[in-house]
Amino acid sequence: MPVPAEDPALLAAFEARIAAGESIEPKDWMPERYRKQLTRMMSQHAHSEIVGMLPEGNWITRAPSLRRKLSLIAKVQDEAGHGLYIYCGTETLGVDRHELVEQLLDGRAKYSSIFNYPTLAWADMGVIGWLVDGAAIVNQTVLAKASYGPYARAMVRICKEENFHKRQGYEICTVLANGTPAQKAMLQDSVNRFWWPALMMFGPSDTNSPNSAELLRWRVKRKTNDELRQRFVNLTVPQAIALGLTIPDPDLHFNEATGDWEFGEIDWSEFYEVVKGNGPCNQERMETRRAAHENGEWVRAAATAHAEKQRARRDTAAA
Ligand code: FAQ
Repeated sequence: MPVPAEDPALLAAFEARIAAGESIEPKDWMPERYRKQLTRMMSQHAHSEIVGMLPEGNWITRAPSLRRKLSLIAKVQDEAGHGLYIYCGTETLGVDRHELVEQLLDGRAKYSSIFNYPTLAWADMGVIGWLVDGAAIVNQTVLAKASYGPYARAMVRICKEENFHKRQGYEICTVLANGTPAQKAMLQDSVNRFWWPALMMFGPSDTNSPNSAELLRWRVKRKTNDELRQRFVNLTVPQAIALGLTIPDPDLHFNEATGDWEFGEIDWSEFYEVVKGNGPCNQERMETRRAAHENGEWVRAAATAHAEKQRARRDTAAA
């Protein structure tokens, strides 16, 4: 007889394992809601890595030197790897990757708001590495301690690569910050455009985050959206000062008592508009992804045909 999904005894045992800090593995019993929340969050994360290739991919052909081109190609390729890695992790929850991709392409699934902003100048490649990968690291370092084993382990590896991305981005910023007045101005303009969207990556404020309570209780999230956002600001402001950059926030100030860099009000109406699909590049990003999916159809068909042929050969050999 099938076990009811929310059998109280199973649920209590699960909660006890979570409370003891144990790792939940794919074949372990888990409440359907835990499975659903993880599928949502992990698939959204995988989609973000894939869509996140587009803003930087836009500059591969225009990188200012061969060295810059090589490192940018490598970074974008790493992001593809992260996406595939997290799709694999999500599949351990019993969902098919094709279904997840369909959800992205037909607009049911979200991806990070940050990737709906355009990359207008070379400095954006430095600033994305520094701020966007920097924000991703702050978020993902904590997720490396998430209760779901495959997700936590994926984060360990991904964070190592994101650290490299952040350094290459910050190095680009360092060169521009010490460059000509035009280069410095280009860098400052990029920071002006990406600062607030980077803060929005951490999600809505804690009072407006419907998923946080449950995810924190199950130790998927280990810190709240606001806690991580504050940590990011505290780490990043000194780096901006070191580069001689201005953070585009007149309310930013250091609180001696708490040790925090306190920042001004985020424009939440902008955040929700972007999440709803009305950001500057939402439409373009989705059109590009849909075209890539359609153009890749023959590759998937060929791979499937090859796998089927191999299986038939194995079956014949075993008979
Ligand atoms: N954008 O209740 P919460 C990267 C949605 S990877 C769009 O607080 P939750 C690497 C949220 O889904 C960046 N939607 O949600 C890279 C929910 O909607 P739903 C991605 C957002 O899950 C660098 C609703 O709002 N990282 O950058 C956003 O507890 C460079 C209510 O929000 C991850 O995905 C947003 N910013 O907390 C790649 C990390 N924020 O689904 C290329 C894993 C919130 O209920 C180049 N994810 N929403 O309809 C997380 O840590 C969490 O899911 C949060 C959101 C913190 C993003």
